[in-house]
Amino acid sequence: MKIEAIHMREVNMPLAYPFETSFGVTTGRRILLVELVGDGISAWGECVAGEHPYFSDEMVDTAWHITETELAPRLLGKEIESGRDCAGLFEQVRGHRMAKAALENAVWDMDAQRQGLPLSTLLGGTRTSIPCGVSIGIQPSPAVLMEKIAKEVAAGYQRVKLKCKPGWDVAIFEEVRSRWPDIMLSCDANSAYKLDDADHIASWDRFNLLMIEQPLWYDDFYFHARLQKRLGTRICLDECIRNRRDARAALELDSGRIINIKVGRVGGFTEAIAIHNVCQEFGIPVWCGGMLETGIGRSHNIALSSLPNFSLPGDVSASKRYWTEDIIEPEVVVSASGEIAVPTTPGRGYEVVRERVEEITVRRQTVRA
Ligand code: OSB
Ligand code: MG
Repeated sequence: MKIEAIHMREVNMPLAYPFETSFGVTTGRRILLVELVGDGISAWGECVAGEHPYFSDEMVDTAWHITETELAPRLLGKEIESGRDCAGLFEQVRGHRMAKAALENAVWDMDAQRQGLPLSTLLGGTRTSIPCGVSIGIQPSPAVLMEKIAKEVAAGYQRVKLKCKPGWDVAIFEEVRSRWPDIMLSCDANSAYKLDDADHIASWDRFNLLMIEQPLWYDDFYFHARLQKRLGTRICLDECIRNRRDARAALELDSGRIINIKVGRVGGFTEAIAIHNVCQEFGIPVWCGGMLETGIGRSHNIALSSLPNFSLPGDVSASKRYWTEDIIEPEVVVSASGEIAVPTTPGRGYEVVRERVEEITVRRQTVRA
């Protein structure tokens, strides 16, 4: 494959519902999309960096800058065999994994189209459908949260994850468990707690949570290991796992017993697959996280989730939970049993709706060889 042009664009999309985490509220997304053109094929990637550097140190504007000035020039005009070549081409650039992932994932997308294979097959996927969960943000009141949960459970989602923080935890878990004693339930603190909260967090064991996601610092796995020793409930690591070495170190330390793989957070499909494999070797299940993606990133998450060790329901859910109108066709739908069918057509399996993308584009730039 030879990439002749990289079209960068920023799209602005209002969220159908505001999303609140311990680090802030998001009402609309600014998203960097990349379109790679080469060998008569058009392939897409989505950068999951947020509007602010609150989840990680990346954000839309840094990703835009690095893509334009550092990454795109390293990719253009080169003879590329596969998405696996990207890590080597980008090696000199430290960090900026979300920016790297957008390009690398688009290269995999291009390769899948070129070979006439579903992206899931190219990645090594074996599942024909993936189990889905939902991530529910912090709500204006407990009553509003209960309504949201009722709606998602009725829609068939297999696991409910609640965003939590000090003051939005025990009382919420009590109420949810009294109403739904048996649903698969987890929580995600996005680093809202300290090791001094260990006794408080240990008291959550009575709620029979599937996992507690990233309770402590975003860049830590040592103190997570100390916390894990105090808990019956499994810790799930998200923010702190950047690559396969982190995964191995965290599992050797017993910092957590489940890993959330976000392809953007780890720099692309190659590293995501490597982390999946390390976890498999340790007998640790993984699931695919979400970053409020459009249908482009979502379709890539579906393909990744088809790998065998993605055995827990992920945060990959229906387009309509995020957008009144998605930018792919068909939009992503979830069955009454809480599953998404993995596409069997070549490439990502969903068409980009160009007219819609044009309408919401607020900035564009083309980089050529
Ligand atoms: O920690 O998993 C997270 C959204 C934005 C940033 C971080 C996270 C999330 C989610 C939402 O939990 C997952 C989704 O539904 O896309
Ligand atoms: Mg998380």
